[in-house]
Amino acid sequence: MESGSSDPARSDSAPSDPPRRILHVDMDAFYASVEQRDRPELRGLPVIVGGSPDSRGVVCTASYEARKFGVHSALPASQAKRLCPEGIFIRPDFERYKAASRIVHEIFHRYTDQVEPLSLDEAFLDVTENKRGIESGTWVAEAIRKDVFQETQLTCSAGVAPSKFVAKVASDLRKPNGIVVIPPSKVAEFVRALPVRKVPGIGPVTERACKDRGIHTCGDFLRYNDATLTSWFGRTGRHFARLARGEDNRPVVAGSERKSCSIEDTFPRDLSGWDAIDEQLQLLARELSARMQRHALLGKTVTVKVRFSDFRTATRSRTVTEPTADEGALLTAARELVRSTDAMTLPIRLLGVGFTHLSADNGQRQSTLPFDGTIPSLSSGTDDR
Ligand code: TTP
Ligand code: MG
Repeated sequence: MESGSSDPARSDSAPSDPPRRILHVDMDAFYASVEQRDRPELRGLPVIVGGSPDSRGVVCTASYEARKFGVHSALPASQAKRLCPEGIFIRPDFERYKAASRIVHEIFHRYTDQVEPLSLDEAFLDVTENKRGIESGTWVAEAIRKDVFQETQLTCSAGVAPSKFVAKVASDLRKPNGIVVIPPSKVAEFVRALPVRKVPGIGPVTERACKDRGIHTCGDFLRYNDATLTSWFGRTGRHFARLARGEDNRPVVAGSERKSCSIEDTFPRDLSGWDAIDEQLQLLARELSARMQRHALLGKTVTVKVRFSDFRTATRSRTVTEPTADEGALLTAARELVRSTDAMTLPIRLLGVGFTHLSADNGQRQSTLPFDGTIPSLSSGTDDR
């Protein structure tokens, strides 16, 4: 085992910077709560918003009553039906969710314009300076939660912390209708005890890779130096180490509109052979499709990124006829794009899939048409990073 690599000189923020007051606000069971609000007969019942149980659709979200049965976002609707036979399945109605979202975002702006929307139901706010001159981040969060409930009859949860990372993790801890405050003096202790899966960006694959190396909590990252973490996880290894040290100086970027939505994974062992590659592509496609739906986004261009064992990186992209977020269509395109690289002959250390040219999903049914085969590669490139 290696000794700790914490190097205070590498800290992202200058020591003299006063701590920021960052909020992460996230609506509770958002789509399902809007349905229960608008149809009082559904209150207290297991409501499941998403695809029909006899289709190949997935669950967008479930009310907390339905979650007790193990129903959650991205679960196939047919499986949700088996887990929760008395579940009430509802097709999503994005117009009403968007209307509620608009009110919530307008409330945020009463307090600060430093609002970074992450999706319809979730945003970061930097309230260090705020329009009401409120000194405490906690008070701002409570005032916002009160306004949101009064004006939408919906509840939300909030995390209050000096960084985006900690605020985001905190907002999830006392859901629904809860608030968790992590003051600057408690950040290090809080992060050290955090299971790695709570880190945004660590999915099931990276979690497994961490566990294989005895890394269960963020504190365990601190036992390894950056070089070791980079050799295991690629560049993200350094990012994890910084987060584990409680260093996250990323600013709240007001009004930023997403230009792309992508995920990637660096593998603990290089992938060789199509079966291994395809297995990972399926996981990535499922996760990306769910993320696009969560953000009510459609994409017109699919991109893939492949980094080989010699660190050469190839990117390929392809435009589709109809904007989509469909998992099957994404997977079909991603497979073809990856096959057009040297993936069949060289071991792969990283795979990524993404959508660009995004538009808002206005609730019309998504296209599940196959990808347009006439534009095999809109752009492609290789770089040496
Ligand atoms: P989340 O905030 O992840 O979930 P939630 O608000 O339903 O529940 P909670 O925050 O209390 O845990 O996502 C917000 C909305 O985005 C959700 O209501 C439905 C949609 N969504 C999807 O369509 N697909 C998904 O996979 C996820 C996670 C969310
Ligand atoms: Mg939510």
